Amino acid sequence: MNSQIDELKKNLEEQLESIKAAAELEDIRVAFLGKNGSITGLLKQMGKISADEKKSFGQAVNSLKSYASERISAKLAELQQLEMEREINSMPVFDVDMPAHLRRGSYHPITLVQRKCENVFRSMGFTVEDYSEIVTDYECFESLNIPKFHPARDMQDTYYLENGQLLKSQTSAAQNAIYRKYRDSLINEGKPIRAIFPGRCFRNESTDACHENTFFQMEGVMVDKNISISNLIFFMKTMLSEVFERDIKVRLRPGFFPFVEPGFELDINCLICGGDGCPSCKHSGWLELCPCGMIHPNVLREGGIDPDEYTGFAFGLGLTRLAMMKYGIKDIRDLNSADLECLSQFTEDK
Ligand code: FA5
Repeated sequence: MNSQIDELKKNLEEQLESIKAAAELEDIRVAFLGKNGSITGLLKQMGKISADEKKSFGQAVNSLKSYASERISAKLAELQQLEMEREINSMPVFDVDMPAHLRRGSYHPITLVQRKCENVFRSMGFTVEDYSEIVTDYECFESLNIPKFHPARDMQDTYYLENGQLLKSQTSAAQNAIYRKYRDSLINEGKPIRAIFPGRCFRNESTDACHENTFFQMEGVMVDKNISISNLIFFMKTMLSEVFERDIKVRLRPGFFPFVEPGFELDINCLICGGDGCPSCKHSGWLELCPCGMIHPNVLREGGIDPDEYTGFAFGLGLTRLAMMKYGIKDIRDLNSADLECLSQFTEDK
């Protein structure tokens, strides 16, 4: 009996030694431990063994059974480990310390001019305000002396939400909130209101080289006693000379906006064509950049400020057009194009 057991052990070891893949182990398990396997076959011999030997025979076969299943499990673990190592070794090698060939990110040209303008106005005591892109009809029009059905609304069709709110067509939509936010310190502490509020604007209009349906403006207001057009012109000139860092030709002409009186259009000599006329300036040589004017008494009153005591100016700078002029971008649509080849060349630290 012992020789049979030793023989089976030797046979098992030889078979385990010869296999290369875990999948082949199942055949060995069936051959030794299956219903018709050789170890199971030994147990079937119990009937032929004398009563004295039965006990020790049974014990010997059971320990062979345990031995075989432990050896098969150990071989399975060994083969699985080898297979995993083979798989890992066949993978491409990554050097995690190797510098990636990634291009550095860059600021969008509009962000660059916006920051430049913010710094200029901050240095002159203006606060920089943030305002929602979704506003009410009151904020965008009625508080600005543009009642319902006023023809000035035709110039600024925008996108309306089902609840009656709208995507703001002009940063002027924040004016009323700014007056209300600062009027107490103006009236009680004598602190002039000086604020700029850059933001994205939306208009439902067709696009061309100098018009987009989504663009940026930067509104600015100053309110105090005795503010005049001279103050307005000073701030506009300072802002433009700081942003362009060179002399540029501007012209001021009358312009109508219901929320200013008098109102002006401040145009800049087109820097793309030098004033000869091109698609970027609609072939006029000039580009409308920054309408402005003295805040209408109705608008001040609506903001809780007495127009008999205080006056102020407001302007609405076309930030997107400013970026076009500053960086010589011929078509405004490039700025919304997400074309990194085009947009990343304006990074200041390049
Ligand atoms: C306004 O939006 C007034 N809220 C500006 C204002 C503020 C006037 C305060 C007086 C006092 P206007 O519609 O002209 O005005 O737009 C102002 C500037 O935004 C334009 O000069 C232009 O530079 C820019 N702009 C207007 N529409 C577009 C457009 N579709 N695409 C790109 N820029 C635009």
